[in-house]
Amino acid sequence: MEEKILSIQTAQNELLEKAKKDGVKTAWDRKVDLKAPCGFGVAGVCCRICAMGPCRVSPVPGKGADRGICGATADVIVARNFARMVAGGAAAHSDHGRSIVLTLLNASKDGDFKVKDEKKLMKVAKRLGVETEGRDIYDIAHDTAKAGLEQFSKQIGTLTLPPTVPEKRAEVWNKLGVMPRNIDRDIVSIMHSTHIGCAADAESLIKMSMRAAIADGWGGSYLATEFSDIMFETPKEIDTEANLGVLQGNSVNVVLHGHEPTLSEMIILASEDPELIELAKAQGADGINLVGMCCTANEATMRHGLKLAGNFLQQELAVVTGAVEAVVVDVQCIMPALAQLSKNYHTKFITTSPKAEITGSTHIEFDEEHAYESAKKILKEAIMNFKNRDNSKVYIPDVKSKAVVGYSTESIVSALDKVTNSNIGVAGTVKPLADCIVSGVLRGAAGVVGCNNPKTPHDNGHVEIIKNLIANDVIVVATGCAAQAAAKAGLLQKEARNYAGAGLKKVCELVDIPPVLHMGSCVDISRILELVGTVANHLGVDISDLPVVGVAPEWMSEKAVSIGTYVVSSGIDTWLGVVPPVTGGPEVVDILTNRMEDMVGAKFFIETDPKKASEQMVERIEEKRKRIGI
Ligand code: SF4
Ligand code: MSK
Repeated sequence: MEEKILSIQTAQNELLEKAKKDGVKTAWDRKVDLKAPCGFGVAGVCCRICAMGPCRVSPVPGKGADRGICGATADVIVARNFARMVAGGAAAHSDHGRSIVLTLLNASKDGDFKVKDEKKLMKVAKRLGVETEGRDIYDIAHDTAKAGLEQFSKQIGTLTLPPTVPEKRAEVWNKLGVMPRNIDRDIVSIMHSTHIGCAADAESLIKMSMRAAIADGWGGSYLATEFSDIMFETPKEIDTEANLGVLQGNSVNVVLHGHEPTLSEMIILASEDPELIELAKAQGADGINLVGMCCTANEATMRHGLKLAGNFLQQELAVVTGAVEAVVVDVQCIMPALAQLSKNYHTKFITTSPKAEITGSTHIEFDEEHAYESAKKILKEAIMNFKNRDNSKVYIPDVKSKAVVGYSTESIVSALDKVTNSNIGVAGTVKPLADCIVSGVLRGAAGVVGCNNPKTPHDNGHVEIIKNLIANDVIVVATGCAAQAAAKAGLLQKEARNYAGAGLKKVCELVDIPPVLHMGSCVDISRILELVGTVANHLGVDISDLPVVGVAPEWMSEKAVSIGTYVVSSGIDTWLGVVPPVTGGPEVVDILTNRMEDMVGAKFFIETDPKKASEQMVERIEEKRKRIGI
């Protein structure tokens, strides 16, 4: 293994040592086995779109072949590859969104899935033009679901934008020709236009990427969040704990991993079934201990305080503890390695979605029509596996941190009401937040999001950047694996205000919040968009006028590329801590890191050093403040 820090997490490093002793490999070992990555792939100049290729053109102008067999230049190849990454990411988020909308379409008063948040249903129904007056709640829910599905497929007109998109932003998109038509179409358009012999212009391909990404952020992901809130409730502030130390020595430990909350909600419900608790006890366990991994964890912790076992790079190490009876997964960010790895322990690796079957797993399809019974069946598998645990192989690191989570836009607004009532008298608005930013008590806000990547020390980028930002009075909102990194580092505790600058500390004390707000899963970046859009509308400005930045310090997924692209397209400068595969296309690099600013008022910054990235972010926030005269 390489002689460098693999993780800033002690739990992680202890378990990496155990993995070595147990003779099993993890992502870090496989990275070393793979040796240096292919230089063409790193630069994005390898094309395998047609069977005349694959063509690898030179990433250095003047050296080697400068065109593929069809004549595509390095920039065209890089731009097509980039666009296909955006399409992959937008498809994953939006198909998740579609599943949630379809679940509401089939929800009923007596069924397993119900409307739990009527207020949110009314809000979404109204924004999608559904009549609500005097109607049965489930009639409204079903019509709202149909209106949601329309956003994926309507053939005439454009995406119904949420009212949180400032008018000026919509004008920017219309002028640039990147206003989404519908979610599916703008993803399909990319697949069509990147086919051999179609689009061959870097700028046009990046604009298509922006359109599909906007359809993701303000469409598919936005709907995923809204419809999840309708069925499972809009999150409110709640306590939890984070890190692998949340596994318990004598309980049936079940790790819920993946993304869509439908499965995890039902399993959480089933875990309280007396029949299953008795069954667990009959096997000699104290009970059932559900914990979460990746974004399933984020969804469920926001609503139930589910304990966070860890983020992306901890999924294998949860199994290495030897204390996990089952890893239950649905879709996205699931390492296929879990199938082989779990066979080295007693862990059952249970796949549940037809969208993500994995060779070597135990597949128990989650049947939404009989969701509760399905969830019970899955949990029974885990419980009956408890007796197979080999205690000589068990090691649970004694490491966990307390955290406060559950900051939906609604719960942030309700926290802000604590100061609104005394100062202004108008509750239910973002005015106090906007006032703090305008007055300079808070210098700005930052969204810290995205994955883990073994190219960078695990969690280091997230934690260092967050600490630097809050020390500079920049309030941080976090989602996805970044939020879990913050939780494990103790940054989601209210006491973490002691790491903050004087202004942010004061605000945190007054409003009684931590300096870093966990806003949910990756699709819940829509909550961040909703919040910044609401602040921009409140101030009568565009999002690009606000001293707000975004950063994905350890990103790895195509979803992150789509996220970065819609965040920049929404007018928010975005830092990437891992270099994307675009460096072989000088024009593409110029568009992303320079020309996008003229198009949408924001651009990408690529900086692998977390310290430098946070300095640049603070500098940019101050520049923005000067520019708008605050
Ligand atoms: Fe090569 Fe062009 Fe085919 Fe790509 S599309 S593999 S560059 S011939
Ligand atoms: S889970 S996309 S590793 S943030 Fe949403 Fe984490 Fe990235 Fe998956």
